Amino acid sequence: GENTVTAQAEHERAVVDAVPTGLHIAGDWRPAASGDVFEVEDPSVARPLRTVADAGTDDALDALTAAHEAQESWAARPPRERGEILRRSYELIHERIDDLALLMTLEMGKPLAEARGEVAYAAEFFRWFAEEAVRIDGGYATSPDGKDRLLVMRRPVGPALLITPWNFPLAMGTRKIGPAVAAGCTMVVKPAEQTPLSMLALAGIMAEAGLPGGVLNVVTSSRPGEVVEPLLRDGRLRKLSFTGSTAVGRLLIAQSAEQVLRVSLELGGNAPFIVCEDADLEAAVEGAVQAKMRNIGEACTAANRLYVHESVAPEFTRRLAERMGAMVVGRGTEPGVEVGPLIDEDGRGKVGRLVGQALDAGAKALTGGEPAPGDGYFYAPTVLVDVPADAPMLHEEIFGPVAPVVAFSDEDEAVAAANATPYGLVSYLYTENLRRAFRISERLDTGMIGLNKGVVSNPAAPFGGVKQSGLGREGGRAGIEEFLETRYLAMPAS
Ligand code: TXE
Repeated sequence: GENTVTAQAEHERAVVDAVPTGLHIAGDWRPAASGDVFEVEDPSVARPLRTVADAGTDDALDALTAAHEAQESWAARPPRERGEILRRSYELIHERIDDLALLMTLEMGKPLAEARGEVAYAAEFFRWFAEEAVRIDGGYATSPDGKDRLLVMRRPVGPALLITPWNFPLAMGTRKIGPAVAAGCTMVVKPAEQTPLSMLALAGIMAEAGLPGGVLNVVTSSRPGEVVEPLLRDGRLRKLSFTGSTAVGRLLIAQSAEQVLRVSLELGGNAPFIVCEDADLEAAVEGAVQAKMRNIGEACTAANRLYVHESVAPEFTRRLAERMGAMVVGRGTEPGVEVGPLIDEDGRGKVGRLVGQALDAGAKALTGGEPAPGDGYFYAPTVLVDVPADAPMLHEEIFGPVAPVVAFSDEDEAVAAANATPYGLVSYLYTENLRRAFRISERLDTGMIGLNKGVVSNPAAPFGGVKQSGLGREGGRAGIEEFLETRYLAMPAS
């Protein structure tokens, strides 16, 4: 009844209000120097949720100063201490998982169950890198003539700028913060302007877990260019790790060139999802629903184009449309909701434009094809067939719940179409034939391949792309390498 509605609203308010306010600099919380704030919106109702500090250039430089000043003493801490701070943060995240998930649903829109899944996944990076902190080592070599000795050493690259997107507000942060902390780097984190609350909550948790002031600084801003560019051009910063669009990634490479920064980039994707005639069709449909609909389709790993062998395409498409058409769209806090709102009006506008272009060019919608009702930025799960090869949605990242299905007649055709994109993050392949699985996998030009699996992300895996999908890897052993320098000392043997 009405009382439960009020109680739920009050609980949501309390969780949002509990987020520490302000910029997190040198261990303190403070307003922007200008006193400016900006609004964070709840995309499920298109209404303001909370205001946060709107940092400008001076605040960003203060954050870098704090990181720079903390760098030497932080790097000198025993590795086990750095690991234990991550481990304690992992435990605190789990103690607060309900509130963190609710906060994420409110600022980003994903259904509560998925938000819980992301919080747990985000925490896994801290558990993984807590264990890596004590496994950093180097090498020892003798010169070929036997006269010299070489001692290869590792050390933290130095203060890092970590820029995160809104689609995974916590996990895209912990995937960078975990290895940075383990390696002994200090950092300035700039979360996406749509979803800063989860990151602010995380900074509070890490301070509680014993992270010294100045190691992790958070600057929230509605004007990313004003806080990011001055840091990239400041010689005290040594590393950039960015997750976001390819367009912004390209701009940041240019801005990083002046100081010759170490750069890691996780950029856009345009994942092909290939279903061969010998695939387990039930598993392929389930995998497609996961790869397409996880996170409302707002994932760089989202299946963007489904290539299905012509002999199974009608059956596959019928089942996919039935599954996607039955999915419950709504506010992520409501029980049973499987598909939340898109992030904002721009996000929904882009999806609407891509679908409109495809329909105009002769595509047919088996389900969806239009926004879904409600105050928020909802869009109906959509399955399209007869999408022409030059339709923009097959070439751009859709970032929404839209699945274009294209039939193919032979393997070469499917591989050529899959690779015909400047992106190279992930591809998905469904076949029961082992030889074919290897043959096609070797030809797919992506950093990751999901073989009979719709989700590839894993804290133990070197996540990342080739071509315009990025530089560097996150997670696994490779993840910490991005935050370490290799040096050596040469000496005579006697
Ligand atoms: O990304 P942006 P947007 C793709 C996806 C999506 C599109 C646009 O296709 O539809 O990008 O999303 C910061 N200097 N991905 O506009 O702008 C920004 O504040 C410095 C894929 O949200 O790239 C945020 O923190 N920083 C991607 C971050 O960049 C700037 C996830 C990402 O925002 C900046 C997100 C500037 N001039 C979007 N402009 C993935 N790999 O999953 C923006 N930013």
